[in-house]
This record gives sequence, C-alpha cells and structure tokens, in this order.
Amino acid sequence: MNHESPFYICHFLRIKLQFRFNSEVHFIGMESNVYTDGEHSECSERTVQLKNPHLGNMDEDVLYHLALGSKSHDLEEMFGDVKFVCMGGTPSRMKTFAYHIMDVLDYKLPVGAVISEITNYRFSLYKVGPVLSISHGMGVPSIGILLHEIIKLLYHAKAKDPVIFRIGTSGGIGVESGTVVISDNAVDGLGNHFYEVAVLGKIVRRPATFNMELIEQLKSCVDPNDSYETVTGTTMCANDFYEGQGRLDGAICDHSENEKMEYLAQLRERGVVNIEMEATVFAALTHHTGIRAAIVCTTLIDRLQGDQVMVTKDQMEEWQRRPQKLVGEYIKRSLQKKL
Ligand code: R2B
Ligand code: URA
Repeated sequence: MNHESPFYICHFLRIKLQFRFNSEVHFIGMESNVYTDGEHSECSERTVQLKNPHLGNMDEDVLYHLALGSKSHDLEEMFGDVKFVCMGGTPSRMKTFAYHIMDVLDYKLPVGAVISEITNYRFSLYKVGPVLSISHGMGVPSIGILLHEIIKLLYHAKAKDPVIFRIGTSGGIGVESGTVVISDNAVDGLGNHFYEVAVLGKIVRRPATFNMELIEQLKSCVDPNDSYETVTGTTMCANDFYEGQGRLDGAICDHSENEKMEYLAQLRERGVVNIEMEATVFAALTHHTGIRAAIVCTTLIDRLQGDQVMVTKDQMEEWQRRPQKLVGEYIKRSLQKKL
C-alpha cells in the first residue's frame, strides 16, 4: 500500500495543538525527591518517577519542544496507554517505524487515512496504539532535551512501566557493515561510564547504565534466520561525528591515520563495538528515572576500513529497518506476554 497516496490523505491521529494556562495540575504522593502518583504506585505496574522536587509546585508543565502541556492537553487521555517509546534520529525513520509497528500489531487504518504527526515542532511524534515513535535529532543535547520532556510526558500521562528504545545508526568497529548492535554499556569519548553535564557551574555525573534483563529479552527476540549478525557490546557516545569519532575527513583534523587506527584498535580492545552520539545521556536519564531502556543500532560502516559513509539509498533503508524489526518483535512478544 502506498501510504503517501492522495487516496489515503486524511489526518489520522492528528491532534490540534492548543495551549491554555488556567487550570491546575496536581502531583500526588510526594516522597523525598521522588514523585509517584499515589493512586497508581500501588498497582503492580509502576508509573514513571520524576526526580525533581520543583515540578510539584508548578501549575502547568509546558513540554516546550513537544508543543504539549500538562494543562493545555489531556496527557492522560492522549498518552495514558503508552507502553513503548521508540526514538530514532530522523523524522522519516520514525514515520517508517510507525508504519512497521502498524503491521506488527496488525493495526488497520480506516480507508482514506494515513498516519500523521501528533507534533512536529522540534521532534516528529507518531502514536500507534501503545507505541510512540519519535525523532530525536543528532547528539547528546538534542536527545537529552527530548528525554526530559518524554519522561515528564509519561509521568503526566500516568503511563505504566513504559520501556524506551533508541533505534539508531552508528559506525561499527571491526564488525561488518549492517551488523546490529545491542548496547550493553555506554562510554563517552574519554572512556567514562557516565553522562556528564555542567549544572550551576559544576560538573554533575550520572551513571550511564542499561537494564540487563531488557538486553537479554531483546537478544531472545533475534531471528536466527537473519542474514546479518546481531551482537552485544559497548557503545561509545561521541560529541561529534568527525574529530570526536577520530575521522580524518572533517573540515579540521590534527591527527594522523596511524593515530586514528591506534585509537580505534584501543577502543575495540576495550569492547567498544560501535560509535554513535546519544548513548550516555540516553542510558543515564532513563536509569536515573527508573525507566527500562535499550539502544539497538545498525552499523553503516566499519571504521577500521574507512571514514566516509558510502551506502546506497536502498542499502541504507534496509539496514535501518534491522533494529526496527528487532524492537518490533520485542514489542509484539511483550504485548503477547511471551518474553
Ligand atoms: C548516529 O548517526 C548520527 C550522526 O550521523 C548521530 O545522531 C548518531 O548517533
Ligand atoms: N553515526 C555515527 O555517529 N557515526 C558513524 O560512523 C555512523 C553513523
């Protein structure tokens, strides 16, 4: 089916964005600096915890980059059923993923309908049943902002025990291009296992930790008939695509080819399988708020072979679908309680 066909154009799931600033938001069940909704914390399924004592004093929480608000929108009505949030770099990939999830969950759109963005102010957001699919842009600051707002969104929506995935692209080290990597560890460009942020002029460090049970569950969803490998390993999160990943092909470069190869070999020895640009903050913010989360990336290049990403459009599309297939399978089994 051509989802973009004019015959299917109708604004399925489109929600008009309105901001109102005059009703009240209540945060219930305040306990030290951890916030849970008392009504829901007794359920077997957990609601999201925020780690911010100030939010309870605010009338409205404006999720500015999502163009949503806790008073202007009925977030519980809109997102209370969310069980999975899937993030990826580009709007088009996340739209494709939304359609993939429709197939996986056997969702049928009414005749004449297409999936449409709920919001596309800074990030493109789609919802298919219990699955949110949202683009995160490039790099730690961009996904960091999105994570703050998505975690608050899940909190306001009273979502039960949601899982967050990043389905992304990366550069591999010593693995064939197109290999899928499930991150079991995240390090920054200095090899630190934490996410570092300057707060009030001081460095605050938060452990970049993944949920091992979730990783094992994902591994169990790997299709043994796949024509490519799916591996587990450490992901290095760089703050740059060029110099920060040791490339020789940026506009500026002060290191030699030998130095680059030595550095990549050292990374490989320490268990780094791939390099991307979001893993530390993703692991740290989800871990700090007690949300299960995982990163599944495809590799677009083996960095031991070169720096330039030279992939045909078809190849790129096929490789990008690989993490989507794995996460889609996880979602299906999870909803069928078959994990
Ligand atoms: C992978 O690809 C992007 C850079 O091209 C970046 O967002 C990442 O993590
Ligand atoms: N994304 C990255 O961050 N690095 C690569 O080499 C490829 C994709």
